[in-house]
Amino acid sequence: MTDFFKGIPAIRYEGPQSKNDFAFRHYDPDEIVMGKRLEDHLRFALAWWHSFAWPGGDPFGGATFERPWFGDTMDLARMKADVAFELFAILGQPYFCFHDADVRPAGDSFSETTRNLEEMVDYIGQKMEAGGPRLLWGTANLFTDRRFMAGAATNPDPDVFAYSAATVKTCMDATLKLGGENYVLWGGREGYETLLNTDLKRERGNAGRFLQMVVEYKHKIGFKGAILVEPKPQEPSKHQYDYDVATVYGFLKEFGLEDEVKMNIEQGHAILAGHSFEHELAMAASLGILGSIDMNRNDYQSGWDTDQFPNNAPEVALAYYEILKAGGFATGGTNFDAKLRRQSLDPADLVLAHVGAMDICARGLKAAAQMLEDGSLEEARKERYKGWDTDTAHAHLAGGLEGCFDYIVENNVSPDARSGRQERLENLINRFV
Ligand code: XUL
Ligand code: CO
Repeated sequence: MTDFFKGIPAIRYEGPQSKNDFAFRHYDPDEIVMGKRLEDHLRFALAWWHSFAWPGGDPFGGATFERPWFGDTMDLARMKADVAFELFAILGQPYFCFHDADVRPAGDSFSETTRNLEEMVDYIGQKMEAGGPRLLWGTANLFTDRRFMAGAATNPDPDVFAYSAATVKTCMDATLKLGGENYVLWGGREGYETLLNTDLKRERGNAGRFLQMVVEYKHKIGFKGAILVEPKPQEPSKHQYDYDVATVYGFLKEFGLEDEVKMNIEQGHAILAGHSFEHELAMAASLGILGSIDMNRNDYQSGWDTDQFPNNAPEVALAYYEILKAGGFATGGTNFDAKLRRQSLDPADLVLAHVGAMDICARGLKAAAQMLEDGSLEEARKERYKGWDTDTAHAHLAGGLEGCFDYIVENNVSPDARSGRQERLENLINRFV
């Protein structure tokens, strides 16, 4: 037991009228929404990297957080895990997520690094057995170390490809051992800085083969969870191959992986790609590849991917609307891929950031459920497309260009314009959020 969170109580639901900072106002894990507990809808996860490993640096300044567990030893890695599980106990969320590099120090060789990871996985496994949260997903950090600066699977050096594949093997083994429900691949450096030095076709081909190897290994070891790709258009690379959901789907089709891989969709990445979060979710749902979400928020003035904690109820409500409409999460969940502002130094800041985020998501999901149960939005949508339920409309699709030509000419059809009723629908949404 460390004293990092000394004096901070376990967070409980007290209802919207509570004036206690250290309480949930909207997130009551046991509340039944659409026939299911709120905890089982939202499936919250904490991200090890932002909360316990990130030192608070930005492009103009170094660390602002001075955590007692920062450093590259196994003792400090264990202290970091102790603190992580203390925060988990305070918040009571059901899941966490991690990269290999978040939980273990690097060794002097690949083998030593792997041994460190295995030891930490055992340590974390014991803590989970003692009543901690479960693992939503594991992943490999193939972007921080300088060896990955020109990519991991897409590196021009085949040895970096192999090193990356070997690393992913160890991370999939770790995820399996900890009972993880998904395995995530975010291609942090899978892209390019300049086309002038880039063989784009080869790099994409190698990335496709890499993902096939991940899927092959999943089946070999009997990992039952989902393999998830996390799209992002740029940053850190100038251009990243996994630009957005639609781009990744084309990539999966090209390499025969569309039935094997789903998406982990991040709010901030959707915005960077010039989309809304709900667009990316609706696109994934329509393609049958909606997996999990990374919940956070960007800075809309600067356009930077700031990974802030979510705090916009209408935005969050529209996201959960798409998720609920698609049937909710299966193996996925809501991972807070979000970090404190670098001035938020206090342990209490870390707790309260998550309390607010959990509350805003609960509010959003409950609003989304009410919107679905009310049904007016779906009715309006159905009404807009009702012409497509007729035999005439089916004949347009079957008849080709000539069939449509004959229909229009023979019946002297001149369709009129109809209102999209956007403002009416926006007003409708505002009744619920
Ligand atoms: C980076 C990002 C990652 C992935 C996991 O923008 O989102 O934290 O979620 O590697
Ligand atoms: Co993410």
